[in-house]
Amino acid sequence: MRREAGFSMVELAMVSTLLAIVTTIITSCLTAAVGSLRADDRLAMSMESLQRSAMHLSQIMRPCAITTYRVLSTEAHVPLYAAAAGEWIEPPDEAAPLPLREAKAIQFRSATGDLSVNAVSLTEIRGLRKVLDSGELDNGIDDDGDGMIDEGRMVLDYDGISVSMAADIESVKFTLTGRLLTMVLQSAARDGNGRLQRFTATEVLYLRNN
Ligand SMILES: [Ca+2]
Ligand SMILES: [Ca+2]
Repeated sequence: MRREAGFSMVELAMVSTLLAIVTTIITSCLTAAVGSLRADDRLAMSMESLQRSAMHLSQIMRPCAITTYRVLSTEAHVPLYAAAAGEWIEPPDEAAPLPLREAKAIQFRSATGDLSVNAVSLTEIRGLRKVLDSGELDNGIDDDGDGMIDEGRMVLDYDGISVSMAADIESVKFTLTGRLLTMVLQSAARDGNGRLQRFTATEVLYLRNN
């Protein structure tokens, strides 16, 4: 008996079923890969954004006059360095334990660039501080359940206004050693596998001696 050329309906059905299964597998793999790439892109963008924000803040702090530099006191500064928490104090010297030298908020005046006979003119007080996102408390716990701990935004205060300079900041540390001011910002974002990745940006400045 001569077999007819071509495929039977059963064979075609089997082939199309197999094709459908393979297509589904390839599509789901591609979707997962694209999703993962997008998340990795977002992570890379978050890291770049943090670097850019740190550079902007560094440019703002660069003309800071070191004699005007103040840090916000905490309970740990009382009573040796401050009468109470929340006071603007001179930064503890290098003999102080490191945690006491790491400030979360600073104030300073900058040179305006206008040179007078006796001294460089100074700006009004400028401040840098972290403002917690709504739903977060400063308690070392992720209160709003997004994975980030005590996150907020960096705010610049000047001339009676406040400007947001960086978002998703978990922590900020300003440390003055001699004339070297180091700022470390920490942020976080999710990678392609959904894991939260933490990363930092560090800026080091040499402050002017006036
Ligand atoms: Ca959080
Ligand atoms: Ca918290």
